[in-house]
Amino acid sequence: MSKRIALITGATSGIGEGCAKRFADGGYDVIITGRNKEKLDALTTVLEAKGAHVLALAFDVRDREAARRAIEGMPAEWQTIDVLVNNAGLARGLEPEYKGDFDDWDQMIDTNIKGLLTMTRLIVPGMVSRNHGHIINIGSVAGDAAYAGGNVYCATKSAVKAITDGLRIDVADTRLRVTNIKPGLVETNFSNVRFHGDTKRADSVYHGIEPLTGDDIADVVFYAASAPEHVQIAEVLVLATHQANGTVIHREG
Ligand code: NDP
Ligand code: 8X3
Repeated sequence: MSKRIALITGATSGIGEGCAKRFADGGYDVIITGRNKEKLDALTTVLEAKGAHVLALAFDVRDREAARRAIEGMPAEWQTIDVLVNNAGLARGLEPEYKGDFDDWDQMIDTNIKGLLTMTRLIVPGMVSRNHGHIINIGSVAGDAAYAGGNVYCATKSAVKAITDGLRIDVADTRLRVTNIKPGLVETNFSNVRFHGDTKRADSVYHGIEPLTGDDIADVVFYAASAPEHVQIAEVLVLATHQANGTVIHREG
């Protein structure tokens, strides 16, 4: 094994799955993580058919000790990660803040902020010691400004921006690069999760507009990773063509 290695969190669906496939197509070996072992196994088969070596690690990013065991327990040849894509994340609910659900808040904060920090803390020291590596965090247009009912989810993605900017400052004396990719409307399992399985409500999010796909975002992630080493793509906002920002969306029909 001597190819470059990308580790993608939340690789079992949507943007993360798209990234796993894009990096495998681009000649990387890939470490895929998520909570669902069966989905990881199915994706492993797909990625191996593309010629990639694959290491699948099933753990919850909210479980710091499980994450530590998984990362520190990787075989030596997998430890030299070139690209970390911190993608695992979710929204839960779209209620006014004063009616929000405490468990939904905890899940978003623990996954989108603390899980991302855990993975960063576990993997970036190795990158610093090798003076090589790229951290790509999946933020959101939701981190630019709050929208109705977005309150805590928007806050987690604002936090991703601050955490990404902070890391970029902290590694400015190294050759590491740090990127925040901020997608707009991407049709994945995201809205099904947000609305707790209410597929009708989830589908309405994408009504009358051609949304982005996970593969569209994966292309942008891979582009950032593929830029020459002296080029650091700090932040990218990626919107569907009829979406102007987090709230202005032109819908037809
Ligand atoms: P999906 O629901 O399709 O995918 C989310 C992924 O995150 C799944 O692989 C899921 O795996 C994983 N995940 C969730 N919670 C955990 C956890 N606690 N531990 C490990 N893995 C976890 O949604 P998307 O692909 O759309 O979302 C990916 C990222 O993109 C998220 O950070 C989201 O906030 C962000 N984003 C999405 C946008 C959109 O419109 N879809 C727009 C902007 C940003 P599993 O549940 O199997 O463990
Ligand atoms: C996901 C995009 O606008 O649904 O982060 O919050 S949005």
